[in-house]
Amino acid sequence: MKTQDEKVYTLKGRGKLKEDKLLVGDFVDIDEKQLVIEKLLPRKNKLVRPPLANVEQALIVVAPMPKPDFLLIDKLLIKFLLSKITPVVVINKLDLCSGVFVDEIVKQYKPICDVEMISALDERMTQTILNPILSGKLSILTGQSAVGKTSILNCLLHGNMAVGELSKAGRGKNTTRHSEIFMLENSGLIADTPGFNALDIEFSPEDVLDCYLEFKPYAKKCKYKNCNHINEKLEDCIVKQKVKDGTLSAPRYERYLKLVEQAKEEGKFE
Ligand SMILES: Nc1nc2c(ncn2[C@@H]2O[C@H](COP(=O)(O)OP(=O)(O)O)[C@@H](O)[C@H]2O)c(=O)[nH]1
Ligand SMILES: [Mg+2]
Ligand SMILES: [Zn+2]
Repeated sequence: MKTQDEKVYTLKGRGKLKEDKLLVGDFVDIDEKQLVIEKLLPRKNKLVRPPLANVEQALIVVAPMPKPDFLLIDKLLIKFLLSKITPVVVINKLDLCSGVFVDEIVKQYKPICDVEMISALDERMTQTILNPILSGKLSILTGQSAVGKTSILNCLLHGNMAVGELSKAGRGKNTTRHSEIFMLENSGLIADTPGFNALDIEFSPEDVLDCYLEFKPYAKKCKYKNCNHINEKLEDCIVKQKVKDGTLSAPRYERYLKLVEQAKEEGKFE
């Protein structure tokens, strides 16, 4: 482990605190003399796949090919926002992007989070744009298969130190999953994820509403304080009016309705 003043230690857990309970990203109190970990500090969040604690940022990579699965992107946004992980949408394969494609992604996601554009074919561009964003933070790269996550990672690691397999987590008897974490020159840490399954993501209808951040400035002006922006009359709901006049993205709103329905169908939250 590494301390804030950049000292590196190899430590054992004290007493009941076994090392296998610790995750990459954990903050701990240590006893420098005895070289033991005294205490695991509270986690801001914990991901299972990859096994990481205190992830600060998630780069959600999208590309024109393969076509974006927008419902998956919206579910990932919900998952990250609920976990207090800052999402960033990264449009990759800029060399293949039409203006229409870029505009569509920007229109849908810029009101919620930062949107960046790169081509992993252009290493310098990728480094110039992503390095400052990744600096000093623990981030994960996520998104559909074949959008270019590994290619982006390769650009970032070029000329950087690859720390490699920092964490191993045994799951059951037969399988060992490991996550690879890489350290960048700017002390950023980045992990490539094997991808989230939409089925792994659980949320309630309230979570969906909470995570549709772009609704918030308008929701305040809806007639009813607890407006869901679903069955309320158009004249009473400013969110619906803003979808109608094109200020808010209509496809995002359509998926809002779908996600709330899905959350209700889960049955756990009603
Ligand atoms: N044209 C183009 N192809 C890219 C770009 N980035 C990645 N690719 C290609 O997309 C395919 C999938 O990339 P990969 O990094 O394996 O995607 P991953 O599954 O998300 O890790 C590979 O054939 C890459 O060469 C890009 O910016 N432009
Ligand atoms: Mg890959
Ligand atoms: Zn409303």
